Amino acid sequence: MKEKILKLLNENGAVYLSGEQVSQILGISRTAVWKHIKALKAAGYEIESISNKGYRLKSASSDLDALALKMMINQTNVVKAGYYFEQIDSTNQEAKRHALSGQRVNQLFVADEQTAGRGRLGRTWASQRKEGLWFSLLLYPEIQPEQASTLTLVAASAMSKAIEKTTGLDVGIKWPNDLILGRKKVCGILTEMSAEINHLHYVIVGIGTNLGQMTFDDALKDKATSIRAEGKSITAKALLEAFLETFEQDYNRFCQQDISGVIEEQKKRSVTIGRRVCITRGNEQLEAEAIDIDNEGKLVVRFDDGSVTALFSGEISVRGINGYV
Ligand code: BT5
Repeated sequence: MKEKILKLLNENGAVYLSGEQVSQILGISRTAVWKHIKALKAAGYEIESISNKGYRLKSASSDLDALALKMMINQTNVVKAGYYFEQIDSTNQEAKRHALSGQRVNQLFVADEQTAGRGRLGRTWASQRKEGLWFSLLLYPEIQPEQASTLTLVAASAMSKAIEKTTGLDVGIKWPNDLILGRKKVCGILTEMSAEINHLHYVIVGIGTNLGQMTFDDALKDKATSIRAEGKSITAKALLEAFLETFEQDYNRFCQQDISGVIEEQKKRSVTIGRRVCITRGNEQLEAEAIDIDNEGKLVVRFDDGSVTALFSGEISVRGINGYV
């Protein structure tokens, strides 16, 4: 009921709603309305109450919590349910646990802290409490399994735009899944799927963005950064809101087989094109020059013998030769 009241106040913006109106619209007593409003105020929501006028939402709490998540989900069509955790092993793992049970609807999993945050290929992802925005999307797009890795590019494009919009920072993309500020990684994306040869069950897109860290462990300090370390500040809630807005547009286009905008964004922001890269394929290591990103989102590289090939994001790992980028 608290969420319904919040939604109602939110929808009415600057207009005051009387206790009587709220009670009639939601079919609860005026005392119940008053009690819920009191609880919402205690939770940090700034609700103005003026006698003879009623209630109005002044500003929402800046915390990302279950209530805030519900409000966000009400405002987007891309996900239908959201789950918030103070602490979890990994939001990708939690999404996986939900994937095969319950309804086939897109869902969102967010945590303040991950105790076993994961990167690609068994690597770990540092996800300290309230230092970043750690979340996963569980998606059921009607696509072929081989198209699923393109969702990494869709997410990278949407998060770049969201960071830029909310902080003004210039975000680069290190193909295919790292977002870069300066020359360091601020965000990583882990896309996983479950599929049969011709049939996709689900895709999970996990995104970790560093927000508040001013220092990193020795292993990370040369290659990781956060939005605060770059001189800006943004709450997890505001960034997630901005991300959902941009992702919804990009995801809808992706589902209609249109990834032209996403590819354009990747090219525009690429810190990989024009550089020498080291390609790791299993135990094999090869050097080449990255020359383009093609219309399917593949990285086009030219080997020293002049041969040109396009690499699929799923099959390689790219490291710049000079430094991290
Ligand atoms: C990634 O892997 O970049 C994917 C990271 C995905 C994290 C999200 S958070 C929500 C969801 N739940 C999860 O459990 N995961 C996803 P990869 O490209 O393999 O990069 C991993 C490497 O980045 C590590 O080996 C470290 O070198 C470095 N790293 C670890 N934590 C980092 C951090 N917080 N910031 C920057 N770099 C980090």
